[in-house]
Amino acid sequence: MHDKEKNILCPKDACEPEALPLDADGLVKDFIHHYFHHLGRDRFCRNIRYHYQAIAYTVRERLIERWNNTRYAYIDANTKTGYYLSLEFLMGRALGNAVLNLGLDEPAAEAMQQLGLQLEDLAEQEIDAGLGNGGLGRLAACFLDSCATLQLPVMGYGIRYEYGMFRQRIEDGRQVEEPDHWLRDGNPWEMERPEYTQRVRFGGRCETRRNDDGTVSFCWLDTHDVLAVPYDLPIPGYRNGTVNTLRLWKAAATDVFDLEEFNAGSYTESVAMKNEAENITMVLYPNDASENGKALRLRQQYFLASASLQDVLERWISRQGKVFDHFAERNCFQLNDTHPSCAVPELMRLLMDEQGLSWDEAWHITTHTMAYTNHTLLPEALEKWSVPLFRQLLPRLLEIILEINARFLAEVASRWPGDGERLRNMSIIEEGEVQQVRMAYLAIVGSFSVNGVAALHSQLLVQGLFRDFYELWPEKFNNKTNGVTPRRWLARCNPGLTRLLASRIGDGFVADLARISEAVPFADDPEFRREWHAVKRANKERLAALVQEQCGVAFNPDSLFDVQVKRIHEYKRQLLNVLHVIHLYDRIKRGDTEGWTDRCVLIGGKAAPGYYMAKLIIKLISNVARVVNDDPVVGDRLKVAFLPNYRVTAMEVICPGTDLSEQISTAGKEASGTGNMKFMMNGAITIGTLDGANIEIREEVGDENFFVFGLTADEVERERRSYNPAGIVAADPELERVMQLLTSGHFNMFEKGIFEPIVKAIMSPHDPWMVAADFRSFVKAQQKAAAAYLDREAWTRMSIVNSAKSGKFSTDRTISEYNEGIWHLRPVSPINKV
Ligand code: NBG
Repeated sequence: MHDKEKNILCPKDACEPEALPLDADGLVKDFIHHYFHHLGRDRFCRNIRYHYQAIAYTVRERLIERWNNTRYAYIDANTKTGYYLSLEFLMGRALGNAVLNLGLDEPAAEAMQQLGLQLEDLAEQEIDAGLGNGGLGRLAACFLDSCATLQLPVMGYGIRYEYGMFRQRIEDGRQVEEPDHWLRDGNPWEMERPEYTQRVRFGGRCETRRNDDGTVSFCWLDTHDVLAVPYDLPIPGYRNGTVNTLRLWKAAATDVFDLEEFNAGSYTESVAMKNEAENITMVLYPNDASENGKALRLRQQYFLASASLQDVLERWISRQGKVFDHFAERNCFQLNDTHPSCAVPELMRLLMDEQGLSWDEAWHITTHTMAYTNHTLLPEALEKWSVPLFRQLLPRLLEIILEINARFLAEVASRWPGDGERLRNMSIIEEGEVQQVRMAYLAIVGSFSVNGVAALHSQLLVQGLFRDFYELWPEKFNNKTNGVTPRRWLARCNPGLTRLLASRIGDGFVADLARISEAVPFADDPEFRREWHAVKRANKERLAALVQEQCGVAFNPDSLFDVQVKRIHEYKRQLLNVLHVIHLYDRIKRGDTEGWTDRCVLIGGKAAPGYYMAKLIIKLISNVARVVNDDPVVGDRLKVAFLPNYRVTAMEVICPGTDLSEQISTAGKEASGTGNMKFMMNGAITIGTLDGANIEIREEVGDENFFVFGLTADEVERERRSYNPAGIVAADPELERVMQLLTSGHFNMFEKGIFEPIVKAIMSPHDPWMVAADFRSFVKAQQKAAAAYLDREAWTRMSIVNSAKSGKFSTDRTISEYNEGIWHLRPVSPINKV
């Protein structure tokens, strides 16, 4: 047996510690131990941060017990393992989640009370682990929660960025980015595991050598190496004793090695090299759904792929020896978008160059273990890396990619002889002034499964972007509609609603969200509706307090809370939302307020630092908010706020307090959306286009519980050809007034002309997002929503039905489908069920 395994297993047989107590007294005792002895604080210390750390360590050691038991159980079961490779894991806070999943909510709250503390105050001390941009990274986090809850042996692999998603401040209405040094005070949830360090190579050159026996071997020489040091995070399942692992890699210099390279005179240069190595994991790229082709980003991607694959192979070899016959049956890698798709050529390289397998053997293993998830329909977001950059940074990988491509094109040519255009279109290498590696094509060719993330998205992929590949390999393509974890996004963030639901249908729905449908009949129960409304009202007060504190705007909880929070992007159409707000303002100013519904509009989200239009849209929202909120004529009829620094923790307060969820992307552009699901689960009603998972949400709740509007994806493409926004504006006097307010500088009296680019974009016949096209139908749907809100009983009924029909949108369902359709893993229960 491999030494590392022996080290893990020996103490188990020899000196397993006693299980830690789970009652309040036991927690108090361990809290005191950590506070005084581990952290070295005393009763004179008033800083609540150390109280947070003490409870974090107390909870963490209870996780560690289950973590070890889970690992033993996986080793004993000796079954297939899944790996989720992702450049992003948007975890948010860990304490509340761990307490919930361990079932410690009551004893932990009681323990803190005994100490004169409030558990929730301590939880507020934790900084979000913001290692992601938006939906893609948060999906990865929800997936890990569901894998652990379903007791599937799945390990997450990612990067331990020193700086996560930037913090957003709003200054004079504009976004200002600040670095997020989230690790500054340490992270009690991570465990460094230097014993599993890997070495990752960059640069250098390739050589082919003919061996004495006639075979050829490939050498990658003179490389600049970087160490990958793993930090493990525990991922607890929901009250089932399972704790899975998220392994995050940090880059470290191989200083001994590099110091040897330099003579004593170059000491400073060699220390500077250390910096270059460690830069790899310094910062998360803050671009959502678009790429900027920076070499450092490609380094990050390869670093993750290589370190993770080496880690898996090392574990395999330690348990099974250097025999790979059954490797493909026992391992599966899910690639979260193309970001980790260097894994395809890297697995080839490791199997061939390091383990001596033939091309065909290595290719068989690779194409039977890799599966790729696509997350976008925007062509500009499909990653490409220039061939010269690849050659410089990863010369051996480029050789392998070119060979994969040559063999692949031969297959295409034999299927469609003489079809040169098809070859050009499908080639992994895009021709042009500078050749590019098309990472999505590399991922498709190297994978046995390719999936989209909502029904419409998966359908559009095979009809559009990936059509040629679908013709070649229809069996590879499938759909896995996204979800969200009901632990964080219902039980944790909305305890009031969870208690109310549990009082009628029991609490089984937290682990099995399909059962939330048992609440549907209660929509007709007036007493239940009364209680539901009271919970929503309390949640709205909590949200109003957040808005007051963060934006200085007073939201009246009796008003309709209309919310759009997500990344700022033109395709998500925050602009359409603003046009509607301006229209409401215009109506108030005109005195057209009969049957009015008071409304509070909340918008939040980060813009990529280099995305000019997105940043200008934030400025517009801020300016419109100022004018509207300061106008005494408007009063409580309309309030507008831009919430700064939107993140996981903010959403935990926002979605329970929302009435109306804005999901208004141009149809055919939002792959799925997952915010839409969080809102629905918490009883918000969606106003949305027929895009992404909105379509499936509407299918579940029925048309009468959803405010649909706008062109369909098909219509968008058809209308695009003759799109004439000037004509649309001219034919719609209300839209004309809105555009007039915008162009006249009403919202930028002292900042002349700053919104001209926005007006131009809306008025352009080439506006890809077709904002003007959907304005009228959006306003109509908004009027319907406003009228519906006035009938409180009917609205509450809709709210209950939305939540009660959200069962499909649990990631437990999504992950079960990944497992049944792609991974084929067997659930394993740890020995000591806790
Ligand atoms: C995003 C899509 C969302 C989708 C999430 C999760 C990227 C590249 N894609 O619509 O825009 O919900 O992925 O699948 O961030």
